[in-house]
This record gives sequence, C-alpha cells and structure tokens, in this order.
Amino acid sequence: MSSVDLAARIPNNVGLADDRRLQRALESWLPRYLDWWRELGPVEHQDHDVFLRTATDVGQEGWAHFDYVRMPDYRWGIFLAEQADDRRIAFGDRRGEPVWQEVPGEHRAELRRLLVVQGDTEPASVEQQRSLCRTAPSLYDMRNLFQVNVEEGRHLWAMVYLLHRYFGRDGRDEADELLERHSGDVDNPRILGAFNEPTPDWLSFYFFTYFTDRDGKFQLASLRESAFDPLSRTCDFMLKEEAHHMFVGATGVGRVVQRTAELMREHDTDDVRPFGGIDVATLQRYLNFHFSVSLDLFGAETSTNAANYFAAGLKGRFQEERRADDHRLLDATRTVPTVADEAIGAREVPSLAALNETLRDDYIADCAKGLERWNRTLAPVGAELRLPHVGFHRAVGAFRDHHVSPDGRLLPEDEWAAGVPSWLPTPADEAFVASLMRPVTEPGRMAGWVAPPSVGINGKPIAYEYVRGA
Ligand code: BYC
Repeated sequence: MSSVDLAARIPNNVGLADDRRLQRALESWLPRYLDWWRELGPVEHQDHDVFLRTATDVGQEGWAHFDYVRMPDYRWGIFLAEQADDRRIAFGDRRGEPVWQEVPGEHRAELRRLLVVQGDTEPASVEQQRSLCRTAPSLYDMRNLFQVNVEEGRHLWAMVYLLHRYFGRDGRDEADELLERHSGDVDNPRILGAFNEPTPDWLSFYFFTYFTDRDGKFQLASLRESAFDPLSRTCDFMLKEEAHHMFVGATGVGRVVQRTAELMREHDTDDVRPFGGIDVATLQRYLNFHFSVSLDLFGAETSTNAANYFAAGLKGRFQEERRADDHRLLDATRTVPTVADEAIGAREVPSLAALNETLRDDYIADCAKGLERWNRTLAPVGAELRLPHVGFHRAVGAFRDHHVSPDGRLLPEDEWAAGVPSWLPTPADEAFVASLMRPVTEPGRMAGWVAPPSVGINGKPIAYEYVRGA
C-alpha cells in the first residue's frame, strides 16, 4: 500500500498524510495487525457485513457513523480530542506549568511503560472474546460484541500511534510486542492478570464488560489528566467509545437479571435453572469472580510507581480538577486496608503512596451503581446481588496471601476451601451456563436466558439484521 493510500485508509486527525516517518512505521505495522486480527480476532463472521459504528471525527456534531462493514475492512482510525488552549498540568510537582507536547527525556521509560500496559489490555480482550460469536444470544448482541472488539482494536491503534510517533525505535519494538503477547499464552502472556482469564460464555462477557471495562474507564480517565498532552487527548477520545462497552455490560447483566426475575415470578421459585434461566446464586458467583479480578487491576494499595507517576504529572486521579485539595498531596494521608495479627485492619499512609487505592475506591463506588439498578429489578422477587468485600479472592496487594469471605471475614484455609463452591463459579455452574449458550441468529429473536434490550442500535429496531448472513 502506498503512503497516500495508507493515509486515506486510516481516518485520522493527526496529520498522517504529511508525516512520512509515521506512515512508514504504520506501513509495516498495519499488515501485522491485520494478520493478528484474522488469526486471533473473532473466529467467525469475518466476511459478513456488520452494522458498526466507525469513529470519523472528534467534533461536537457527530464523531462516528454507522453502516455495514466487514470487520477486516473496518477503518481503524487515529483520533485525539481537540487540543485545549493553554492547558496546564493539573497535579503533582509541576502543577501549573504548561503541558508537554513531546515526551520529556526523564519520563520516557515510565510513559512508555504506561502506554504498553494500557495497549496490552486492548488486543487481549479481543483474544479473550474471540469464540463468543459462535453462541451469541441474538444478532443484536453479536453486533455489540463485534463493536466492542473493533473498538478495542482501535484503542490498540491509539497506543501504537503514541509509541510510533513519540518513542522511536523502542516504540516500534513495543508496538510489535503488543501483537506477540497473547491472552493465556503460558510462555508469553498478557501483562495484567484479568486479561489472561478466558471469557468462555456470554454471562462472563457481560460481567467482564461491566467490571473490567470499567477499570478501563478509570485508568483512561486518570491518564486523561496526564501532562503528556497527546496521551491526555487520546484517552479523552477513547472514553467516548468506552461508554458503549460499559453499556453493553450494564444492560447485558440487567437483561439477564430481568429474565431471571420473570422466571422466578412465573414459576414461584428461586431455582430457575429447569426453566432455562440463570439463578441469582450463580449470578452472584460470576459477579464475585469478575469484581475481584478487576480489583486486582488497580495494583497494590501502596505503590511507589503510582506516587512517582503522580508527582511527575504522568497519571492523575479520577476527575483530578474537581477535587478540593492542593493536587500535590505532599502532606496528605489516608488509610489503606491491612491484614495483621490475623485480622483485617487499616493503617495510615501518605496519600501519594495510596493512589491506586484511591482510584480503586472511586471504581467500587461506580460499580455499586449498576448493582442498585439490578437490585431494583430483583427486589420484587425478594432477591439481591452484592459486591463482595474488597479482600475477597484477591491476587494483588494486602489480601493476596489471605482468605477473605465475601462478607469480609478472614478465614483459615479449610473454611475458605469449604466456602469456595458457594462463592465462585463451580465447574457445574460453568457447565450449566455453557449449556445455555446456543446461538440465536434470527433477527429479533433472543435466547431464553436473557430479556430483549429496550431499544435497538442507532434508531434501528431490535429486529434489525445487525449481522447479515450470520
Ligand atoms: N497483574 O506498584 P504496583 C482496559 C504489577 S483496563 C499483573 O501496585 P502499579 C480495558 C505492576 O505492573 C485498564 N501484574 O503496580 C478493559 C508492577 O510491576 P513492575 C488498563 C500486576 O504500577 C477491558 C508490580 O506488579 N490500563 O483498558 O502501581 C477491555 C507492582 O505493583 C498487576 C492500565 O492499567 C496485575 N493485576 O499499578 C479492554 C493503566 N497489578 O512495574 C481494555 C496503566 C500490578 O514492578 N497501568 N502488577 O514490573 C497502570 O497505571 C499501572 O501499571 C497499574 C499497576 C495500575 C496496572
């Protein structure tokens, strides 16, 4: 592909047509990306027309258009939110100074690391979800899955753009490696734990998009605060797309909950499995799993990395500028959980060291909102879902080597082992959920375990043929 064709193939607002060096870098990366997409993207329907949203602009009046497209022909673009006039660093040691348009030498390694960790999650999730299209509960859902997948692909592009444009040879190497690590690969896994877990069924997919994509929202919102302006602007735009991914999770779980409540009412029982529904106890176990592995994504309660990122202006807090403090945190303290003397307690630490915990707190508060909505559906049938204790089933941080029940009791090994089948999905749960995963491809029809959505996509009816020929 010639450079001119390349710039036309990749919608962008970064002046790609005039940047020969970047064109050359992307010219060699694009075919690798497409190979990766063909090999590790969705296992089926690659040659079918899918009704997809494509980002085309960053303007106020419409930033995307909807049309049928074959996924390998999707125009993965590069978009940064518009540059603000005179934007200043909002936090850390250099608060008040102008933001950076280039990478300062002293922060190169840390910024590269942040881009790589962020970039790594995006293709990882596509890999995790690649088989789900075989068992979609409706064409509407299949299309949403593909929408999430192509946009995660675009988010990879966003990080790869920054690596190629600002990090020279190292950046190019990192961009290549983003296509070489694979989710669950024993020799070359993805960087963060949750992205090596399989997403084998649609219940897992809905919980993943609710809980794990929401980590994405909070991490991207923190990186949007960055003094490195191109990163900030990139994340700002990614967050627009991310909102839909969380919508898929929130409404997906909500529709399952609704169906479960209907069956409970209809048959006057909690045990809706014989009627093809997913019982609340099973939903709670899936929720417990996805919430706890997503909590791990925020890192340890205290982190020198996080303190350094903040002091340097690389990564802020969620909604940094709305916070009523000095945005430097040099004297501030807060408490973080600890496990000492066989009890869960708290210790006071510098707030700067505890930024991962602060972001995790904000995230937990956001997660709780969806549960309130689901519980409004469950209340009439006398059921409820709960977020487990923050220490439950954790592999990172203070709780790592301890066993904590969902209601927050520190447990000896044997009590933990006895409780696990009631707290986390069992092989029998997984087999039951798998047994429900039968594809439904007739427009407008839904699998029996999930209620229909309340509206279709972009003004189209629910019965629209969102994937043609599936
Ligand atoms: N698994 O100092 P600590 C998304 C490592 S999701 C494995 O506490 P730090 C999306 C850590 O790297 C958002 N390793 O860590 C969602 C560190 O290693 P090094 C992704 C872990 O640096 C759905 C060491 O342990 N974006 O977008 O404060 C679909 C010490 O830990 C884990 C980001 O995460 C783990 N869970 O915090 C698609 C933003 N946790 O450096 C997409 C960028 C920690 O000593 N990343 N470690 O070798 C960051 O800001 C930070 O790297 C982290 C970790 C918050 C992840």
